[in-house]
Amino acid sequence: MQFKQEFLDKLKDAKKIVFFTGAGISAESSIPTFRGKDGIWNKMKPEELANFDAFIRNPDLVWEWYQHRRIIVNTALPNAGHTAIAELEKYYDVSVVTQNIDDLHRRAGSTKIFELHGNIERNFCIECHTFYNSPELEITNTAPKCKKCGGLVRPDVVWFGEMLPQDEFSGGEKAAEWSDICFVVGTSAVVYPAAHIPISAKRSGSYIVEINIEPTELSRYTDYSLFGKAGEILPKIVEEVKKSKS
Ligand code: BV8
Ligand code: ZN
Repeated sequence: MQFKQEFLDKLKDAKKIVFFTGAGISAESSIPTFRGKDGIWNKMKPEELANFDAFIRNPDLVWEWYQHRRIIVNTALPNAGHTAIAELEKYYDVSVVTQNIDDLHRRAGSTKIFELHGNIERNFCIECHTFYNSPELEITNTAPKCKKCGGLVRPDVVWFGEMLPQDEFSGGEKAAEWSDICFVVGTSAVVYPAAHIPISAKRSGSYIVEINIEPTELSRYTDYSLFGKAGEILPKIVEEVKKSKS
């Protein structure tokens, strides 16, 4: 794969790099995306499941859906895309700003991660806010009850209509604004306010590089679009960095 010289020069001079990632970076770890051909939203609507009212209306149905996804996540492994991002920490100050709840960036070895939409491995009681990691819960297909107060326990993910965790969002946005290069990897960039982050990076002068198998809502903002699989392109970028830094 040939990269354009402007990008190679940016890679050479960069100090701070941000990876803004979505479900597409986990597709090669066999975790279904939301909007792809096998996407989650083809089978059910987000409004029906990924929101608080749906959970209150039918906690067991929503819990079962997340339990189904938790099993997929637990059997999944980080792929070459996740590991390439972790490896770049040897050469740059790298921040990962992810919309994913699958914990794969951490499991791949990335150390600075902003989880904008939570993490499927964490849960909390909606009454007393006691947190439970999944292994602490007796996992069945019905929504568990809090050991302290008997309240309903929900996944610690951000549902539609819910605020994003303030520290994660502002930390991720600041990292993107201060970045020399902001990679946008595997996201359709349709969900806000997360999708705003690469736009504010662009406004702050960051060089925006999109890695996706097809153009997206964000493509018109990017300085460079690399079309292909994240798990194939990211390792090639690591190779270029190793060459230029040796
Ligand atoms: C909020 C966690 C307000 C849960 C998720 C109208 C206009 C604008 C906004 C809105 C609107 N109506 C409502 C809103 C707000 C809403 C929103 O943006 N809706 C959209 C759908 C229009 N946003 C919210 O509700 C947010 N909260 O606004 O609160 C508020 C304000 C004040 C006070 C109170 C409240 C909260 C949104 C968070 C929702 N939670 N996830 C869970 O996972 O179950 S969203 C979920 O979808 C993901 O987290 C992600 O953020 C989002 C998008 O998914 P992607 O990651 O991009 O995945 P997708 O499948 O779409 O795309 C995959 C891409 O990868 C594709 O481009 C594909 O080509 C590419 N790809 C595939 N394979 C590969 C690849 N690329 C590279 N390599 C490959 N191998
Ligand atoms: Zn409780």
